[in-house]
Amino acid sequence: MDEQTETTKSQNSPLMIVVAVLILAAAGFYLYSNFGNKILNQTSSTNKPTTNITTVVQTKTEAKSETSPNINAAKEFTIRGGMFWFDPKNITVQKGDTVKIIFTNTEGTHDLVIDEFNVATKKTNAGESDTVQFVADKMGTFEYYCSVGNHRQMGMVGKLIVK
Ligand SMILES: [Cu+2]
Repeated sequence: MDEQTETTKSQNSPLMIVVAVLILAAAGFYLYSNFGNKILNQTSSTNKPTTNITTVVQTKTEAKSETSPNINAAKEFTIRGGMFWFDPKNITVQKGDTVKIIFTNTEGTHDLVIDEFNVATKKTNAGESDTVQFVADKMGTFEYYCSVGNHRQMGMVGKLIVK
């Protein structure tokens, strides 16, 4: 009995090894072929989204370049002058504003002066204009007036209000 069992064992062993190797080889081939398919699927499916992303990025850059408004543009006023008045009589700006005044003379000889901002147009004749520009860097109410003759006393004045 003992001898018989030992011989059966030793006879079976090489066969078992061959079977095991075949199973491993089959399993290995199966896994390998599956893995290969997965890689192929991944590479073929990544092509389309890449082009879409590029298009989105391009649209965003184009939109960005259009948004550049001039925030520091001067606040512009046209003030007309005559015997003995300014029109408008008041102008209002914010502190820090760059103020541009176009003084237009309709009759006689006049100018427009604001002492506190060292602003003065040249003395103009009827039909002429002169432009001054300054930064309203302090708050308050400041008088603009005509410095010709006694025009200021005659009422040729106005108010610049800086808030
Ligand atoms: Cu005047």
